[in-house]
Amino acid sequence: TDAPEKERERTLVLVKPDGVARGLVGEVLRRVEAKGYRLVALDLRTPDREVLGAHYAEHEGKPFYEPLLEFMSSGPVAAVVVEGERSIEGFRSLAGTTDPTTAAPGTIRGDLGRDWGLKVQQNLVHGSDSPESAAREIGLWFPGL
Ligand code: RTP
Ligand code: MG
Repeated sequence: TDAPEKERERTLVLVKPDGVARGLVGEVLRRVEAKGYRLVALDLRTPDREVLGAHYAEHEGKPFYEPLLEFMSSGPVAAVVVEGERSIEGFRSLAGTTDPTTAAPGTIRGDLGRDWGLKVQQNLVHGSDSPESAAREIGLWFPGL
């Protein structure tokens, strides 16, 4: 497109298996689109451990790492490439903080998530946390994009 460079910042958004199972893909995408971001790619798939191991490499060795990979491979995930000015920070702000019990109301995790007493936070969504992470994650989930 002919959008200015800064409006083309891209981030990888995942609606995690809990979000897909609860039928919240539409609600997450509605919030992303209502914010004014554009959807560039969209795919529903159950990720394998290879993709997840690379995606979560920074967490290897942490106590929640194995439960996290098990959770993330437990069912389909909606993988979405989202584009817009400051979309990386912007989606993290829409998502809210990691712990869904204390995430601020108005956010995806704050409005829709809660603790389920499981070994890992099932917090509905993922969003890339930096331009470097976004480039790496988009390449991993959508090679060739
Ligand atoms: P994300 O990367 O998924 O956007 O989430 P985040 O930055 O808010 O959280 P991060 O610290 O990067 O952790 C990645 C994901 O691991 C799960 N987690 N569970 N103690 C726990 O139960 C725990 N800690 C982390 C969450 O699913 C978190 O989103
Ligand atoms: Mg993170």
